[in-house]
Amino acid sequence: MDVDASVDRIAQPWGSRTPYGRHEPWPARVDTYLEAGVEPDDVQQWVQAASILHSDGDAMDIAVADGRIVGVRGRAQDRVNHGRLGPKDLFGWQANASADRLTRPLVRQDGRLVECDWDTAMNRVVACSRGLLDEHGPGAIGFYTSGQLFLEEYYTLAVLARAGIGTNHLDGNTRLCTSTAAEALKESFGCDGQPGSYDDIDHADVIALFGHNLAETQPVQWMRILDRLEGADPPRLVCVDPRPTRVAREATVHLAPRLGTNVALLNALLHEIIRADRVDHDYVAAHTVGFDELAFRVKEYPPKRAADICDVPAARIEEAAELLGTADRLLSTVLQGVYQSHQATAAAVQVNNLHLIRGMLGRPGAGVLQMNGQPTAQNTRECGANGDLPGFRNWQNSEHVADLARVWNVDPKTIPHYAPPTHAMQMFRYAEQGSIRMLWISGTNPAVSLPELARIRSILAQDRLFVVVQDLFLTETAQLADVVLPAATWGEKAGTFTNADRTVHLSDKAVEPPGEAKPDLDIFLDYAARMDFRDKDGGPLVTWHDPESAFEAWKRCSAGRPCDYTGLTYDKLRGGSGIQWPCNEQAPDGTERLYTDGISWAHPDICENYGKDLATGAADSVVEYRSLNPDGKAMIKAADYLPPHEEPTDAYPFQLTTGRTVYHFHTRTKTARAPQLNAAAPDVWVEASAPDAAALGLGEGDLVEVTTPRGALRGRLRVTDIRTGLLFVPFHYGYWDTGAGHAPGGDIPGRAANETTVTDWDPASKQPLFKTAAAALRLVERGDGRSAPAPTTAASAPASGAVPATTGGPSALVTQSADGTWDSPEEENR
Ligand SMILES: Nc1nc2c(c(=O)[nH]1)N[C@H]1C(S)=C(S)[C@@H](COP(=O)(O)OP(=O)(O)OC[C@H]3O[C@@H](n4cnc5c(=O)[nH]c(N)nc54)[C@H](O)[C@@H]3O)O[C@H]1N2
Ligand SMILES: Nc1nc2c(c(=O)[nH]1)N[C@H]1C(S)=C(S)[C@@H](COP(=O)(O)OP(=O)(O)OC[C@H]3O[C@@H](n4cnc5c(=O)[nH]c(N)nc54)[C@H](O)[C@@H]3O)O[C@H]1N2
Ligand SMILES: [Mo]
Repeated sequence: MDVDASVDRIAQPWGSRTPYGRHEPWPARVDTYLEAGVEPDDVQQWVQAASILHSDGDAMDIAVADGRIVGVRGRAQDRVNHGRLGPKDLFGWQANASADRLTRPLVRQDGRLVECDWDTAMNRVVACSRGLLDEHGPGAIGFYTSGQLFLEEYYTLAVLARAGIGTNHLDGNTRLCTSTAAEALKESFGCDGQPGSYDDIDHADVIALFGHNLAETQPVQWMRILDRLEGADPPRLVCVDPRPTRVAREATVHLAPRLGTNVALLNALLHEIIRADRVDHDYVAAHTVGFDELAFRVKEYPPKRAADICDVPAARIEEAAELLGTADRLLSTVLQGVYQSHQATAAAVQVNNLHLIRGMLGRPGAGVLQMNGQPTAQNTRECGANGDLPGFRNWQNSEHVADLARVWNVDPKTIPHYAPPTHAMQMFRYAEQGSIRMLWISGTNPAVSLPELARIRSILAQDRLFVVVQDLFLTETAQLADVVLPAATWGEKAGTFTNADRTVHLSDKAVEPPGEAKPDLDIFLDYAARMDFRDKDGGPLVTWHDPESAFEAWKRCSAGRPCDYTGLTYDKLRGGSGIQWPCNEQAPDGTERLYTDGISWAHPDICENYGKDLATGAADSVVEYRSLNPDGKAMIKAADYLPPHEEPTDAYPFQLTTGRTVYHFHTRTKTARAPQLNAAAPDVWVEASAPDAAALGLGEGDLVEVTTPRGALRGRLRVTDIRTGLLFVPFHYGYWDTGAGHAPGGDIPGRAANETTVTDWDPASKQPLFKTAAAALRLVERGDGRSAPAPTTAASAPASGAVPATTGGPSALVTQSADGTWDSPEEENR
């Protein structure tokens, strides 16, 4: 192993290997990146934080010199990453100091956004809110937030929206991201809450990844798997993904199905496992309901039938089933290839079923990770800043609503619970129809990330809709706003957040925000004060004033609920590693795995919802739930395969899917401002298979156009080993200019993937379908020897030919140190 060396982490995104054997601890490897010219001795302070560009929760320390961030290093003693960092975290912080940060509020005047002071901006927001409350009532106001703020901020927003304004229209972009994770956990276990732990990677003998490009989207856990693959008794991987991801290339069995056929494939896998009687009947009898229904339903899905639907060889399905069925400790992960499709919840639930019928839960190595995507999406869900009530409370359970009202000291009637909290796609519909008149958007860029962008732009541009945007930059969305509020971000504010395996981290403030930018918490607190929200005794509704007091308030709200934070404090979170909830008196050091002792939170009196019909999304009632599941066991729910809503036709002969690359985060507001990351993937591209390219006479680097019934985009072609009939476009590229020369009016007119995607969602989770559309492909202009601006290091690797390798050069060198011994920042800070 060549740790203790410098590695170009653009050329080698995963760094060097530290192999380890099954059931052994994962060795530490501390990754450090300091900007050019800064030596370790120049660092005046290391400030504890965790990464904010994916849901892994990699712990890191921010290097500060002369009041500036000058680098980062991983925290060796943290349970999540043991010191490692991915490329986005090593380089992405540079965006904080970008010269084009918003430093003052803006308001629209005579059609243009002009700078103003905070009073002017907030007074406009307050005047609009008051006017709408008087004339139209709380339903005229909507809040669309993020999976990237901090817990304290979501909780404050949830209180002011639900009990202050009294609106039901509060959701996060988590709707686009992890609403299926939450829904699948509710459907199977009665409540949100990740059963598994990342440590399961150390113990599993089979790891199955469903629609999850772990290598690029959580690169540190992929390093962990790579290290195990080089150690004793390595795990075997099953990968279900239509693209040749790094995960697919390392897999023992790779299934590359047609888009939108996950349920058929999973039903066939379950069919084989039940047929061969690899069922843990004791576990099923003790802890579940619904097995017979599943056994009956999947009888109709022999591998041959699924092979026809999914277009994968039946023999491969049987091999995968053999691995899954004989695993001694099975770990499964699920992400957007499943969640962003028309049967999202139905498919995700089948993965839960696989674990339930095999009794693969609650033991080291046996776990399910219904993954999160965004760094703080878990907190959006817990705090009820998405379509749920805070603390995983059930809006249909009047005891839960009363309990929440007690915590907030308000009348239960104040908290809307006449209908399910409004989901984001519906909020945009209400804004389109005119019933929502004010939309406050924080920490998300819907003018690039929502489906069918032409429609989104026209909704946001309406005169009758008052749009508030709270962001770091003048994004595509901010440009359409009436008021723009400049926010402080990670590194400039303190707060906590929770990763995909329930690990809570504290991220401390390292430097001052630029200009007049303020932490989101301060903005929400300021609004609550100006609106003078009151509790039922006339006291202030929001009683906290800073991150730590907000955290203490949240702890009271979480008490006794599954996501119990009562055993955590800021001090405790400064003690070394992040800590997994529930953390309370019974579990003062946190809880590594849920459901070690059967199913705990599905009881009708405790559960977060009463379940839904997976095909229609219709909510079940408490009466139905009690009769199905009186004792609160895990629920095995079967589902039939239904074809995707949009299938290829003569005019649109391809399937089109969209997603990510390892170097960029979403709409690139941060990663495009980090030179190493931007250079690695500077512009959009289109992936197609070699046979398809040949049939159309297309080659690497040709400028092509992808068209769907919604719209079109242009990008250069990358020919890869993707399945035939499938196109892939990364969704990172909006229409502002990053210096790469492709602004609107540049040489490529439309390049955002979401110009082409459809307004449609999974019936149960309401998550939009970014992963299935029918599309046409045509040549615009020959590449004449150019190559696509697509990385060669990962899923977009060229099938063949002379494409220059993606490298970072001297500015991308990162130090890896093998010995995890170093002074803790707490010591150094003193
Ligand atoms: N580098 C990077 N990392 C990130 C992010 C980022 O923007 N960049 N974003 C973070 C966030 S918010 C999220 S949600 C996660 C997302 O993380 P992932 O879900 O891993 O990422 P995606 O690229 O959206 O999609 C994963 C895979 O789904 C496959 N897929 C497409 N259609 C289907 C299908 O019908 N069936 C199956 N089985 N697979 C299909 C695609 O080929 C793709 O490889 O990443 C997080 N981490
Ligand atoms: N076609 C297609 N579309 C997709 C997806 C896909 O796979 N394909 N994936 C979907 C998924 S999973 C996701 S998560 C979404 C992501 O979509 P978005 O959330 O819209 O993408 P981001 O670029 O992360 O936008 C976050 C915004 O918040 C700002 N920001 C960052 N930190 C802070 C902060 O501390 N405070 C404030 N106020 N602002 C901050 C950033 O500058 C940025 O403008 O995209 C979805 N859209
Ligand atoms: Mo996401």
